[in-house]
Amino acid sequence: MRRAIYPGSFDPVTFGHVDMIERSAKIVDELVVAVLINNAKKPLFSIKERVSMLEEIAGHIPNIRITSFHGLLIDYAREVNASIIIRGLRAVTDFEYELQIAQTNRIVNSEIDTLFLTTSLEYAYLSSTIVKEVASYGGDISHFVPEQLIERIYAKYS
Ligand code: COD
Repeated sequence: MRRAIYPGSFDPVTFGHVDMIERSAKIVDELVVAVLINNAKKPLFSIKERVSMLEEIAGHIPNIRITSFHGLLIDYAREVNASIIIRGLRAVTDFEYELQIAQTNRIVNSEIDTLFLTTSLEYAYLSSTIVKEVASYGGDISHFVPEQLIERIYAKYS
């Protein structure tokens, strides 16, 4: 069984994430979507809220599991028996950072490979940060996130 992990902050979930999840789920037997619990950062949405957003948006895909994790990604990947880490590449700036992390992870555990999917062109510009920036000014975020999440995001700024 080929199991992959797709980790992220998902704060909030965007169409870019949804696209990555749908495409990755077609490549592997099981996809573990894992939300990082990072106590050092102050996210807009709690872990519970982010997991529930993902359940709502992608929970219908039969071969995915949604979880959260503390600590190092490579350790969590081993804990869930994933042999692949999936990451998205939007631009050259993503590449430089991602390459360094992927190489570090391979030194720590050579059994786990990182698989990069290039962004779909229509979402190449999109990030959770952009969504938060636009929403904080009351701008239209309907092109960025699934409809069910729109009110929840605005509510954080009201
Ligand atoms: N198109 C395609 N892919 C996208 C898009 C888009 N528009 N938007 C986001 N993505 C991809 C990102 O490239 C990423 O691969 C993934 O979706 C998640 O993105 P984010 O922004 O929600 O989450 P990140 O990238 O901030 O998550 C970082 C992690 C939590 C994965 C990372 O910090 C981590 O693993 N931390 C644990 C500690 C650790 O192991 N650190 C590494 C030490 S070497």
